[in-house]
Amino acid sequence: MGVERTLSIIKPDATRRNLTGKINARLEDSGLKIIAQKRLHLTRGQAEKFYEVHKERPFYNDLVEFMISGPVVVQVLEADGAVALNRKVMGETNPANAAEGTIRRDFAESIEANSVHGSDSAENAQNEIRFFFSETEIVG
Ligand code: IDP
Ligand code: MG
Repeated sequence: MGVERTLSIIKPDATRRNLTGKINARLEDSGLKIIAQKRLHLTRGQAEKFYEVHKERPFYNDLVEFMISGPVVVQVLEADGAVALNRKVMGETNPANAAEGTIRRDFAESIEANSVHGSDSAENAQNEIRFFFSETEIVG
């Protein structure tokens, strides 16, 4: 598999409940290394562009509203197989289906307010990392 990087976002429902540290501990305990991190309040334009692949989905407008409803923490995570490992630690999109011990099972409020984002492929990870970070901000 090899060392890989993925983009993570701690979403507004989690920052609102002061869960950044608890979520970071889950990531670090699983072997993911946080090699870049910043707290941002996304603009509508940024949120629309980031979730452009979901533009035709019925939840798109609500999702954009949610993602700009408070601060987020965007992160680059590194590990062997980081994309799949992070998805495993996150759990299923819908917390009702997420396995025990996953971030979404333990922290998510709903299928929308599900506490974390994680890239779903190595290729998307590269694009999503580039969307938020310059190379000099990533310290592996
Ligand atoms: P993922 O975050 O697990 O990769 P995606 O299908 O890529 O899930 O959806 C992106 C985000 O859109 C989800 O994390 C969640 O916040 C929201 N979302 C997905 N499906 C629904 C839905 O059916 N209703 C409301 N929001 C949804
Ligand atoms: Mg996704």
